[in-house]
Amino acid sequence: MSSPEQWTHPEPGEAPPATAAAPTKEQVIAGLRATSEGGPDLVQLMTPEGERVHDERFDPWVEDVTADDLRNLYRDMVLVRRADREANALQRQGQLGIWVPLLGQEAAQIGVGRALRQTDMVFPSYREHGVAWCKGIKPQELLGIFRGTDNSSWDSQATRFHPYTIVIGNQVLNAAGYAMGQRFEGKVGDDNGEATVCFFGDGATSQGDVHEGFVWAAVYDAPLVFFCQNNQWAISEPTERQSRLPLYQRARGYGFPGIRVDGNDVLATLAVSRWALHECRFGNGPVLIEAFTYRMDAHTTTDDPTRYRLSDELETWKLKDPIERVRVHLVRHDMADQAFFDQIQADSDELAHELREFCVNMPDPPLESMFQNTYAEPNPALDAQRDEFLAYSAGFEGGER
Ligand SMILES: Cc1ncc(C[n+]2csc(CCOP(=O)(O)OP(=O)(O)O)c2C)c(N)n1
Ligand SMILES: [Mg+2]
Repeated sequence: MSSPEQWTHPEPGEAPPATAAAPTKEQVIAGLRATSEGGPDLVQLMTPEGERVHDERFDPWVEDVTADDLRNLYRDMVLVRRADREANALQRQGQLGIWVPLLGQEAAQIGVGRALRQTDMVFPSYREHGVAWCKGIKPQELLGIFRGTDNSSWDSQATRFHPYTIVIGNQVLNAAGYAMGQRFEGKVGDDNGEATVCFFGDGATSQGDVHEGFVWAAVYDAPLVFFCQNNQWAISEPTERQSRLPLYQRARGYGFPGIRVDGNDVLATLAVSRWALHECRFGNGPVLIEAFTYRMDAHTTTDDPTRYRLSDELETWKLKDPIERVRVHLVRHDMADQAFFDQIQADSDELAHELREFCVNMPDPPLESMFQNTYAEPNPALDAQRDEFLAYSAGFEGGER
């Protein structure tokens, strides 16, 4: 990645000072290319070819991972992908208003999801279906938001998984405040400490909310893992329109560690997340993790990425598929037989079937429910509006409309 230190700074007088530190077009392209390969600082423990590679710093964090654990990580990723694909199809068939695919981001999410403890709190954006899975939230429970029948059906206190946030970057402020609370209440300091993980995308890092969250978390030593899934695009905006530096390096400016991990390597994301959570539990937070990845599907079902992404980019990333590399590793090292893969196939089919059945049979919420949960106390003006609306709706043939 080209960095500002490497950019040409013209002699005084050669160019107006305001543009002196701007990279040339070639430097931006060189930086972009290096970025799309992850760069030299990328933590990786398993290559796209399924070979285990070693990293002195992070090997110890996964030395207890058994063949059984690896099979379970693989199973998680396959099931989560299957649920994602089924939900995507349900949207195409008119059963959901919109779906937000995660295709390709399974390793990033399952790695951190399986590093979490029950007591750890999560603030997701809108795509953390894999983390929800690890928190024990069924894929069915995610559907209401995308069908427009609820605002999130899970109990965010019991699951310790906050409702999805659509407003880009907003959850970073919520998470910073929450993690500061964990610190104030003395819930950090040893291995039993609590931590919070906050998810956001590469594009979100341009939001003021994220900057403010970084500042507050840093100066209060909040036990917060900032988990940025850098899929290199914010809808149609590529990362080089968001940053001149690899995103993990931004952490230094705020005074906490930042690390870039291969987001398509579940073992590496598990290791780095365990380390980051450990730092936070002991009171050494916050930490920024940049999981370098690629989403092999559209931003949402309302988006057409062929209008702005080159297809060779997608083809390159298909070769780095997070699931395939674990499959190859399991097979090559005799850690899984055909019966194992058949069983996972059967489990995925069943999960997809259950998801579909649940979705097509979801009842519409009663009309008055849209007036509930707006105010904690009764509100006469809103009640009047509700009564008027219900009376109006009752006037249609067949009652409610
Ligand atoms: C405050 C705000 N501005 C704009 C949007 C519209 N919007 C939705 S997603 C998105 C791009 C987000 O990109 P990124 O943070 O990289 O997340 P990704 O979906 O790629 O994971 C934008 C601009 C929004 N939801 N909220
Ligand atoms: Mg993005």
